[in-house]
Amino acid sequence: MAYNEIETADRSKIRDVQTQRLRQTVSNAYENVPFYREQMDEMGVHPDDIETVDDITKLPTTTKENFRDEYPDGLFAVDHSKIRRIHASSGTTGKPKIVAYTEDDLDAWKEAMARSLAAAGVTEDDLVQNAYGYGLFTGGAGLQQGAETLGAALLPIGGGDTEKQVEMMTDLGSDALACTPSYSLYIAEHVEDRGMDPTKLPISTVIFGAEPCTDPMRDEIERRLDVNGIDLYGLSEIVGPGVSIECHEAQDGLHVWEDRFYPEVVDPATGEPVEEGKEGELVLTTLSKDALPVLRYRTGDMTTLNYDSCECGRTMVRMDNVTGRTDDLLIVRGINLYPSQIEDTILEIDDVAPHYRIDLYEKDNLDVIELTVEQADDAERGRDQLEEVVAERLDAVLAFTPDSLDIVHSGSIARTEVGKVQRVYDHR
Ligand code: DLL
Repeated sequence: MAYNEIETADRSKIRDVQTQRLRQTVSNAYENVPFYREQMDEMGVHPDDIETVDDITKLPTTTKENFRDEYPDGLFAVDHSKIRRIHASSGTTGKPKIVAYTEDDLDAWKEAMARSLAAAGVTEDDLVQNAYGYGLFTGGAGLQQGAETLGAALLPIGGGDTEKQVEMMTDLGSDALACTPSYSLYIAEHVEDRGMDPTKLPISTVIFGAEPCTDPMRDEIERRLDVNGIDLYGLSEIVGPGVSIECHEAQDGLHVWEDRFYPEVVDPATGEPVEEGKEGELVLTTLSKDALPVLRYRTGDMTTLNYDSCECGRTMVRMDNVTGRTDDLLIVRGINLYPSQIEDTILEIDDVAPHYRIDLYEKDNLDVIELTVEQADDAERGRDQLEEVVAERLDAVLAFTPDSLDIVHSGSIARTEVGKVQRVYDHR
């Protein structure tokens, strides 16, 4: 059941809302954010030139560098007295991207997250165990507000302290677990290590996000915990979690709440829109944010958009699950490869655990890629035999041979209990 009637509205109605909100957003950006005024003046575009949502391609794009250059508050469109909350997204380098919300912005986010949880199948009768981190990261707060707005009960346990997670989940009978995909697997592993069966845990849904999750990784989560896995997507620059989510009815792509966040897909090299249904970089424009209106944000996330109707009845466009980022692309001896393709390939092999790492070095001006893969706990093949199978499969599926391939014992690769998992280590 949809939470808000707009989710199942006619496409023409959605378009009208988008047009009206885009025009407001562009005026706000032009009038109140010098960065956008300068960009638009330079391009010779005025807010009046935006007559319908199709005119969006006339607008300038925004990049993560723009956020960094305008640190801390250069992109804010409102006076500080109107701001109710600030979050930040920590990159690996440089200053964090600071994001701000007015009271209305927080209400819109709560509504988008309530919709998302309803789409995940959460109801007022459920207890949601929120194991996303709290603090500057948007995961903890986003899930909390959404669950409360929907009327579900929320356990604000945050990330880490896995023993306590399992104990409380068991004692309180949590229905849904919200956390990163890697952490849900960590919980399964932790329970197995104690000689217990993770499929017996009370949760029936895991709402995972904040990290990429390939299909075999998702199968592993669903199988080991005996749950329905629901993919939740979002990013701080646009709002936090709640930009899009899979519906539990179809689990076939993530519905973008496009009355609030307008999606486009562009060729990452040229920035030009790609044909409908083709893969490219997701570009998002906020349609209902006052404190920080963002025009055409180059997310770096690779996806496709699908406007076909969904069996759940929602009419909002679906995006493919994001498994690659433009800046993750590895170029190894002329082959372009995303780490997720490696994950996809190796996790299909029996005896491989869902844990691996990729180390990148530079030697004599050439990129060197070292792959370390963990053997499953109950592996039947020995490490040497497994190494052969992994090497063969990578070559057959991806035409890829790592410079070194190491198969390590179960449990050898460091796990991430709090925050996002890191699998690629670039030493170049
Ligand atoms: O990760 C917001 C979030 C919190 C989403 C909780 C879902 C659940 P950031 O820290 O700003 O915000 O990171 C955003 O994480 O551009 C993607 O590259 C990646 N990402 C987020 N969700 C997914 C997902 C939060 N479902 C960046 N699948 C994004 C793949 C995801 N990647």
